[in-house]
Amino acid sequence: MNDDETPGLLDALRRIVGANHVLTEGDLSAWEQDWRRRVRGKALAVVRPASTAEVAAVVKACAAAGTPIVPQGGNTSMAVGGVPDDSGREIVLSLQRMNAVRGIDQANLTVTVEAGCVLQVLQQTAEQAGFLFPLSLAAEGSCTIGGNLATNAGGTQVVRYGNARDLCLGLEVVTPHGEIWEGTTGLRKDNTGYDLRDLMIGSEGTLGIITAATMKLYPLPAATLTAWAAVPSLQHAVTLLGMAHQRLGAALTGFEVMGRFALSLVGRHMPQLRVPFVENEDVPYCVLLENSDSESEDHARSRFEALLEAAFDDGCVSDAVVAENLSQSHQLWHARESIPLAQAEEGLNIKHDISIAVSRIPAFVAETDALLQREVPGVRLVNFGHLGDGNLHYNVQAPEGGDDRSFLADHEQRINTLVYDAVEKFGGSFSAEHGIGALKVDELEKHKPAAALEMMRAIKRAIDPKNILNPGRVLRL
Ligand code: FAD
Ligand code: 2HG
Ligand code: ZN
Repeated sequence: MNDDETPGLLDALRRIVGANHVLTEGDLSAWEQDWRRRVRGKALAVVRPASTAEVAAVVKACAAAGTPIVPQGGNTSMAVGGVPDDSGREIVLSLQRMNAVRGIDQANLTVTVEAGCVLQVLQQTAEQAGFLFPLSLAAEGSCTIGGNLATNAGGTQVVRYGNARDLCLGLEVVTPHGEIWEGTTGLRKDNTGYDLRDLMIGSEGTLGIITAATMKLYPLPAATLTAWAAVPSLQHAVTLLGMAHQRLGAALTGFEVMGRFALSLVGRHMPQLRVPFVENEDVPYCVLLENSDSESEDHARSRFEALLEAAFDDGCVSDAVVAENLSQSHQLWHARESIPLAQAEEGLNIKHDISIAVSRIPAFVAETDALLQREVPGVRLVNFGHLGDGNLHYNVQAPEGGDDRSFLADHEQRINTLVYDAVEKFGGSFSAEHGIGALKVDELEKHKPAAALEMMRAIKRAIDPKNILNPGRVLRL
């Protein structure tokens, strides 16, 4: 689009959403700067529609002008997926004003919600109606259901309830042509051709703009039990996971692992939080386990404590604390969920959101820890994540006292190559839950099989022939 057309487009956008909702001046960093502070872009405008019809009209106007659109929810992407580039040509289409819960169907166990609804608001709305909406992650106070679906977010309850994809029964989507596909059916069975819902989920704003979704609800658990266990090694954590599956069955709702250095960052930057065993240098890893189900508290507690006792006898657990009430349980979860923030406080870092078969994780970590220490002496490994799903956040922090920016400039590419090649060797994925965004496009080209990449490109070209939705993210055409 040439500069002469810009005022015409901006006027058209103002007519569609109202002048107050086309932001072009002032501090737009909330929309232009990514959460990790890796990229600061420049938007032509931040456009904030209030309805699906307005989203469709915005897309039509942008398509006619050839102006690229970056959909954005809560802007918590870990992969720089939802901020504009620095060209000043892209508009940010923020879904934040589309945040209504449209309705709960109690008998169908579903809730239909607009894309900009903040995850925590959806959790609370479900709870007030007597249901559980289980998707849960540390960004839940600001991420949106549209962003969760666009990235197929995982989080801390996947071991029991699955990823965002598994919780979704239908979508309403605005296509790159500005058409509205209304698919919020709430059907649990619908084999009528290609699954467009699953195509949209995880497409990171490159194939359509999600404007609403119908999500599954579950009964509220009768009791939730949480333990924080010290384990002598990662292999012991894996053995404990196997025992927990055997003994707790479907009641196992969370299984997180946290390395000592990751926890020490929480201790350092959030001294007000209680982090069990962090002072004990003999504890290399801790595990956070959660049991929740419809059983009465007494019954569930005796089974949960029997698991911990058996693990203790087996030598899998060296020490443990069990939360006595919900408030203690929240404190333990809060310590775990503070790791990303504590890591950000420590400085810029390199994130590797990887998945590997659970059985192979201890060998992967032993080998890759040694490799990194050999190749980049002094690097600090921040290792934690959703062990129950085989998903580690195998992150790297600059050596103590070093300059983060120059460390990243000098070493990031090489460290990524070392880690991702090791992940490939162990048959894993270089992006388990955070997606590709703008940050990992090269990695996708390197690690995704050529035939799969070609199908992805063919789909993108067919659905978005003008390449206006989040161009350059996920795929290079
Ligand atoms: P945004 O960041 O705004 O956007 C993310 C992507 O989705 C972008 O590509 C954007 O273009 C696209 N998008 C957003 N909304 C729409 C829409 N309506 N239609 C189409 N495309 C859209 N992720 C996990 O999986 N598990 C975790 O445990 C986890 N923990 C996190 C903890 C912290 C502290 C932070 C900051 C992030 C975490 N994330 C996690 C990463 C992130 O993926 C999630 O926070 C969330 O899914 C992103 O939602 P959002 O609304 O902020 O999306
Ligand atoms: C988490 O599990 C998030 O806390 C963030 O996925 C991971 O900061 C990270 O690397
Ligand atoms: Zn995670």
